[in-house]
Amino acid sequence: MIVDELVPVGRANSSWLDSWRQETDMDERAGFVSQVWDSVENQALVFGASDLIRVAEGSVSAKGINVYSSRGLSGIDGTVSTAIGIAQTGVSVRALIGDLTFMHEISGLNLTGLGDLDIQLIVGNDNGGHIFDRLEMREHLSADWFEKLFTTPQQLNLEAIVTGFGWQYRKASTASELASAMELGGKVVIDYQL
Ligand SMILES: Cc1ncc(C[n+]2csc(CCOP(=O)(O)OP(=O)(O)O)c2C)c(N)n1
Repeated sequence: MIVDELVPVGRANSSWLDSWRQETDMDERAGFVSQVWDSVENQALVFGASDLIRVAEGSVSAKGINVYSSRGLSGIDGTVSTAIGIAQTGVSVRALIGDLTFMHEISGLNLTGLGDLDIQLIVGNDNGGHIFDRLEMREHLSADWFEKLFTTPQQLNLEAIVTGFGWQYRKASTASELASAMELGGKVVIDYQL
């Protein structure tokens, strides 16, 4: 059949676009979490209590490693110190935590008097609390108010803060950058851009 002209009728429904975008976002987060999960062999793994542990629940397979996470009243508080406490027992630690969880306890980076530790704090940096996107409130507030009240993105110079506390700092935004940052020994913060 040959046509000379196509005439659109009615309005196109673009809701598929939002669902596709969410899926792409989810794939990226699942890929990031899976890469960290798969990399762990002899280390202990600490999960912060927020979105990434939920992504892990839905995307990684069981394996025989030691995994720690605080739930209930502990919230996001004390996650950095929990990871450091585990590292003080002499095991090597990888912690996967959100950016707000990390910043909430930034003074926990002070390791004065604690000696050498082998610890990587891997920050899934999505510029605020991504977990709140799951709230019903997301549909009812304007983007501005939602950001002000829930997402609360921060403007801190993480590199300056982290190096000021004597840790190594690496920014990563790809799987290969993350892989090479995870090769580093000692005290490392990996700022992974989600
Ligand atoms: C001590 C404490 N204060 C506040 C909260 C509420 N809270 C739960 S998750 C969260 C934000 C977490 O954001 P982030 O660490 O960036 O992780 P994301 O959800 O983006 O992965 C907050 C503030 C909490 N759980 N504990």
